[in-house]
Amino acid sequence: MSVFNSNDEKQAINWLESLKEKLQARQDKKFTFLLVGRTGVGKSSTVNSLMGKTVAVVGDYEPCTMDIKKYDNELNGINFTIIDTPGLCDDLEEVGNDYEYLERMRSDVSQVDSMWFVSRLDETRVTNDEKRGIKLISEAFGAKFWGQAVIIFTFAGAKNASDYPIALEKRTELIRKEIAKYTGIGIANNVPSVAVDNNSEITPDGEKWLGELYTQIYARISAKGAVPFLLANVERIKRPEKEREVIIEKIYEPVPTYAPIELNQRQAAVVRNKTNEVLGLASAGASVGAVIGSIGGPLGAAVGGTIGAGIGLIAGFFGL
Ligand SMILES: Nc1nc2c(ncn2[C@@H]2O[C@H](COP(=O)(O)OP(=O)(O)O)[C@@H](O)[C@H]2O)c(=O)[nH]1
Ligand SMILES: [Mg+2]
Repeated sequence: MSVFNSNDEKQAINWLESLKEKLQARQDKKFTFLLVGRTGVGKSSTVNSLMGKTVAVVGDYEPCTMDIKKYDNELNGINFTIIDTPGLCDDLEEVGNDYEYLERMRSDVSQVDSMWFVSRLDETRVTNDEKRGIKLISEAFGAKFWGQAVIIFTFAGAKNASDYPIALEKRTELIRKEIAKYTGIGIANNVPSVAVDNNSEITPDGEKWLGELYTQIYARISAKGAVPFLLANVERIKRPEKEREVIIEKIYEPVPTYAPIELNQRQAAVVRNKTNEVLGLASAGASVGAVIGSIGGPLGAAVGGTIGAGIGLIAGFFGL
C-alpha cells in the first residue's frame, strides 16, 4: 500500500515517464569543450579531474605553432570532444597567421558547448599572451560566446589560506577587465570563476572544489550540451543528504580518478534548476516532488544504464 496520495503518485509517474523520454531523445547527442590558456597551466589535468579519468594527456608537449587540436572521447556511453588550442596563449616567436587561425576557430563555433579560460591562481597579472588569446577568442566567436565560459584558476594550493580569497577576487577582476574590452562589462562580469588544484581535493579554504567546478560548468554549458554532460558523469554525482553531518577532513592527496562529484545544497539547487530549464520539465509541486524523489530511484534502477541512472539522479534532486 502506498503512503502517498494516489493522485500525487499518478502525477509523479507521468513526470518520470516524460523525463525518461526526454533523456532518451538526447542520449546520442554529444558535447564539446574548448580549452584556452597557456601551456602548462593545467588544462588537461583539470579536464581529467572533472571527467574522473584520463581523457587528456598531461604535460605532453611544447607548442611551436598556434594550432587547434580535437580529441574525441567517450564516457558512460556519451561521446564528447575536447578542443585544445596550443599556442593560442603562448609566447611564440613565430605566431601563426591570425586570420587563418580565426577562420578555423569560426568553423568550430557551432560545436562548442563550454569554453574554459584557464590560468594559474598564483600568477599576478594577465600576460600579453593571455590578452591575445582573449582577443582572438572574442573575435572568432563573438561576445555572446563568453556566456558559455568559465574562468578556471589552477594551482590554488600555491596560495596560503589567508591570501587565497583575495587572490581569487583580484585575478577574476583582472581577467574580466580584459574580457570586457570585447564584450562590455555586463557580459564580462557574469563570467564565473572557480579555483581548483589538480593535486589536492581541497582549495586553501578547506573546501572540496570538484563539486563547484562541475556546477559552474554545468550552469554555463549550452542547452544542447547540458544533458549529455550530465549523463556522462551521472554515476559520480552525489547529491547532498538532507541532514548530513559536516565533517571537515583535510586530505592533501591527488584527486583520485574515480572521485565522486559531491554537491552541497546550493550547488544541487543550481544543477536542479539548469536540468529543469534544459529539459523543459513541468514544474512539480512540493507534494509531488517528494513522490518523484521516492519513486524515481526504483524506476531508474528498473530502466537501468545511463538513462536509468539519470532518472534516479534527477528525481532525487526534485525530492530534496
Ligand atoms: N600543483 C599543481 N600542479 C598542477 C595543477 N594542474 C596541473 N598541474 C601540473 O602542471 C603540469 C602541466 O599540466 P597540464 O594539465 O599538462 O597543463 P596544460 O598544458 O595546460 O594542459 C603537469 O605536471 C601537472 O601535473 C594544479 O592545479 N596544481
Ligand atoms: Mg594540455
